[in-house]
Amino acid sequence: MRNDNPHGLVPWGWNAAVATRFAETGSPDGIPARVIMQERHVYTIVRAPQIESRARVAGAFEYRAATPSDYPMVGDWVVVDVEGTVVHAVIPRFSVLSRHGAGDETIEQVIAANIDAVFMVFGLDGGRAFSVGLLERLITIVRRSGARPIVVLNKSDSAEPETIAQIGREAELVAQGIPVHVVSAKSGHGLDSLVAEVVSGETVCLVGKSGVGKSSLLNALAGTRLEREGELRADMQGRHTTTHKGLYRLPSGILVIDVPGIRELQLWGDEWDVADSFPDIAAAAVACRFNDCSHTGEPGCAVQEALADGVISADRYDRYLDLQREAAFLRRQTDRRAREDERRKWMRITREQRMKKGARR
Ligand SMILES: Nc1nc2c(ncn2[C@@H]2O[C@H](COP(=O)(O)OP(=O)(O)OP(=O)(O)O)[C@@H](O)[C@H]2O)c(=O)[nH]1
Ligand SMILES: [Mg+2]
Ligand SMILES: [Zn+2]
Repeated sequence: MRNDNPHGLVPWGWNAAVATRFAETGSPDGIPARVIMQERHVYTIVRAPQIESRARVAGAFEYRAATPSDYPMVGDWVVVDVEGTVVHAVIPRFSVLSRHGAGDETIEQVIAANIDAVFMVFGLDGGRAFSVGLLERLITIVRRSGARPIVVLNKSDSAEPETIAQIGREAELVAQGIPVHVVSAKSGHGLDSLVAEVVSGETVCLVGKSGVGKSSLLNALAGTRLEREGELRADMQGRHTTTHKGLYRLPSGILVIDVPGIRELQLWGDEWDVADSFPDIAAAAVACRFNDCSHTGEPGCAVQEALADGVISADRYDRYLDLQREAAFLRRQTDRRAREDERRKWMRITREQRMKKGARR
């Protein structure tokens, strides 16, 4: 296997752990690269020593890929040919931020790969810029991903102090110990302490609704306007709405993935991820009489008790149950899909064996 100076990739997050997985992937004549942008089936990759090129997946890759999540994603480490035009393999991911894909089918949609932290960005400028429901969902998918969740309340310059205090309290209540940062991409307020959440070489992903200021934060953190070909589109107000995911390098050595705004967020995770995201409810549940208490009316339910005492709010409890139901449904669907995939695999193997036998006769 070729290993053409992957040290040129250190500024893009290359480290000993990636090197080990790259070596284990064992693709002959392949060199490592990182996916920094994706447009349909074309991937912009950066390979040692820091050369960008456009690549597509190899035919054999296409043949092996079973689900959309098998394909390269922004943040992925991949094995490419020396020219950097063909992707042969995706190096096993260290972390994956996923959501449920749009539509009824149970499909994992990967938002970004190999991220260390996620900035969950909201606006402080009133209206629907902040939503506890979305924050709870985001926390659940980030918990699932393995990356560190961080709440970012942006646009502090355009909000009254009372509004900031009130939204800050609501966010803290849901965050349950996850760091919450009040910042302004415009004035620079709070950016230093936000940036201290990550270190050089780490990758952070920005997620949130459209217009909350994710790209503005990226530019403010970079201290300059970062633009990438084909990435920006001015809408009617002359605003630039992000249309493609992109991975950017800050002068400080921190890597940032900017993502187009999300409209709604369907869950990707199981009941345990949801429970982890509601430590207040999980803590109360420890005292429930039954181990498998659903907290919906069983005798001796400590969650119901906490609800009656006002320790847990009725709204939060309702949203918790909603997410638990969604997670349970998702798991049933995923299990069924796995069983069907298994059945199809055995049918194929049996058919192949029959064909071989037939050929021998
Ligand atoms: N007053 C104020 N405006 C801000 C701040 N951050 C961003 N904005 C404005 O909010 C609008 C949206 O900012 P963007 O950075 O494009 O938002 P985004 O989250 O990247 O949006 P999408 O790419 O559509 O997901 C722009 O008009 C910005 O100038 C801030 O801290 N204060
Ligand atoms: Mg944007
Ligand atoms: Zn209970």
